[in-house]
Amino acid sequence: MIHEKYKQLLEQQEQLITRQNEVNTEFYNGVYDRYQYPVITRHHVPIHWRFDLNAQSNPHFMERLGINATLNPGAIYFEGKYYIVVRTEGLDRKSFFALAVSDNGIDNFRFIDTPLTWDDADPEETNMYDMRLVKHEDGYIYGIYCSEKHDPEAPAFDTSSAVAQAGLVRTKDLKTWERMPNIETKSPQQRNVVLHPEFVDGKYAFYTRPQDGFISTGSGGGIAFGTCDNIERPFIEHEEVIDERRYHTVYEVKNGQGPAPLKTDKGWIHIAHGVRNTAAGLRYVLYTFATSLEDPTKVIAKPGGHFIAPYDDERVGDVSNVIFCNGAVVNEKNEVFIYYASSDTRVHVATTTLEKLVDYTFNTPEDTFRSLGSAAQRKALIEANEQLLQGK
Ligand code: M1P
Repeated sequence: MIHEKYKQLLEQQEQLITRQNEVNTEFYNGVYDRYQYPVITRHHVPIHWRFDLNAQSNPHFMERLGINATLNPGAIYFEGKYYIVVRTEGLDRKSFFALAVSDNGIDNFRFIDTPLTWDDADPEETNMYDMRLVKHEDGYIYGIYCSEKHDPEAPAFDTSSAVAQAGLVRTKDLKTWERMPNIETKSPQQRNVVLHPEFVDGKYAFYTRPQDGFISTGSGGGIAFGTCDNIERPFIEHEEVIDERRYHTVYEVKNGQGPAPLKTDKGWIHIAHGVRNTAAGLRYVLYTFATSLEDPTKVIAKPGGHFIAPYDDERVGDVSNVIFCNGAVVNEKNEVFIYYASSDTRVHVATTTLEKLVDYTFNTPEDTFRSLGSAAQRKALIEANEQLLQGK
């Protein structure tokens, strides 16, 4: 017999899922819209994924497998719908991937099927997270995710150091997934590995983030570019850093490619995350840059400062002061949906257009890397505006 409490929780959840999301009119920057509500929270996870519904085996209707957070989704626009593959973290700290779908990309996201599983290619793999979903021109949809295990070289007392590598899966229908070998590079650790959607000189191309340590990038770091011949035995021989970290910027401590870059007439638009240190810990924000269509290793535009940073309630969560993005999609109207998580806790959407992203990325002043340079930039803006206001 189904426990009577189930119906009540289901009704409450249905109200949450079907709630209309509106643009947050208190926020304006002309670049993108923010929305009133997150698009996915842990409360969206189906009741029957968390509770044993049976009144006999669960008389107190206890949540048997709770969810701690829903964050960092990969995203794809597929057959006219908006799919996100959500990093869904249980109370046991393990993340798994779960698909949620919406007709309009801004509300009514609903988890479907069951959590994604595939053949176990690496019995040492402990945690999986942050999948980038990419429709490649070879016809497959690839998912690259962070595959993490305990560092086998850590001393016995150190039970927290981990090694991160890039796990690889592929599908054609978002239902059946094929686990492929991990992507190998010469770097001891990898996170934020992303597949470029097109072949480059006939090869599969990737954005990587070589690093020495687990949290710290050590002597590595920066967003790198590399290619491989065979996606079924993926080995990236050479990684060339194309977007470095740099002192006194929003990507001073580390950075990483977000979703696969978006193709425009002017170049590939990248949404990346940058990290800096503060007295309150690391602060993660998003920034953009553009690379050349002819040579994807060449950065051709890069605005100064952040593109999206934690805003109001977004500042607080499991890991506060974090905005992270690994999913963005473009629909047939060239509208862009950027799915980002705040403070490693819940998922939001920001909407814009390709045209606006190009304008922002190519026409926002670059970082001058010095305060006097920034002051001069602002002074020039003020003086030009004053002339305009005085009708000169
Ligand atoms: O906690 C913030 C983010 O930290 C990591 O990102 P990075 O590898 O760039 O430091 C990831 O664990 C990410 O999932 C998380 O949101």
